[in-house]
Amino acid sequence: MSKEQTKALTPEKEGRPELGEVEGILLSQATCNEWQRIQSFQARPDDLLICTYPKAGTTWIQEIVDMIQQDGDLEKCKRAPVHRRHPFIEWARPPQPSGVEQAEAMPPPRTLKTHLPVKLLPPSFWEQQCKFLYVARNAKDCMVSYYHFQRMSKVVPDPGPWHEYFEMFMAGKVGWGPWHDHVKGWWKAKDMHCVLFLFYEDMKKDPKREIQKVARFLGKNLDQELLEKIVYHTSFDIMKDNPMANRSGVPLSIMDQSISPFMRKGTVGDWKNQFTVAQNERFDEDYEEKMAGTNLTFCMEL
Ligand code: PPS
Repeated sequence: MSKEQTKALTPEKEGRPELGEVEGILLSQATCNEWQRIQSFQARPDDLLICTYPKAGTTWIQEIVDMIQQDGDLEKCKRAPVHRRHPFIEWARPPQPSGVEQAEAMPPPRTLKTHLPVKLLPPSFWEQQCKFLYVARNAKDCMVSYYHFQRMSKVVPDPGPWHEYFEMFMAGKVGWGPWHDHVKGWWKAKDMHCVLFLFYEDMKKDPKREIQKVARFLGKNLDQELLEKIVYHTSFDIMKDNPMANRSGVPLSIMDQSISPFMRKGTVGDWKNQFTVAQNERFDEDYEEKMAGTNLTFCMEL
């Protein structure tokens, strides 16, 4: 079976869309249908690609990057909701313009977004030696955040009950595939490519330091006043109330935030409120096996 002829792997439930598969990675069926175009996407050397596993802090880093690029000009940052400012390259939802089409229509220098694992990234990003900004978040908090997101987002599969979702996540049978391979792949890529690898937990612990790191990576040096302004406006509480960041403009047919808000808790260690003791033990055992041989470590609580 060719890559673009992927079959739907999840049954349609309550009108929720199905997932397809590319090289063993589950992706939305619409993304699979567009796969050839996504793979042949032409990156430019001045592209910046924001890369994350879903729910790892994408929106947060997007707002930080935009505030740095706009020199802290809040009006400019309000030009569009954050998820519309940076084309999401593998996004497809016909008849709307796809992520590739949005990126192609954008004047350079472009800032783009992806959740793709290293092995599925369009090759031109490597060929053009682009800059990559990767944010990683610990697996347990990612899982919990993803579960609540799938409960409220109507354009992804229904997660089912928590205990079932827990098994699916551990098996990597969720959109964009296994968390473990994603973080390990990008961690390795940083040794060969221009990747700034950040951790959500470090951003929570010391946002000033991490934002300054991002600014330097983008070739800017922020003075104290501007740095503090960016820290303030990208804090969870401020972003939660910012209609350009909190997805409040997304129609109910796509996200029902009365089930769970997009800006839900924004903390480190919320998994402790969701995992049972037995699940935690099982998770740790499986994690140790899957993460053996890497020096990549995560902070699970602050
Ligand atoms: S998506 O749909 O993949 O783009 O989601 P993503 O933006 O990666 O992740 C959403 C989670 O990030 C939290 N978030 C933040 N945390 C701390 N500070 C700020 N400013 C911030 N903005 C978003 C958001 O609340 C989701 O995490 P949970 O744990 O569900 O609250």
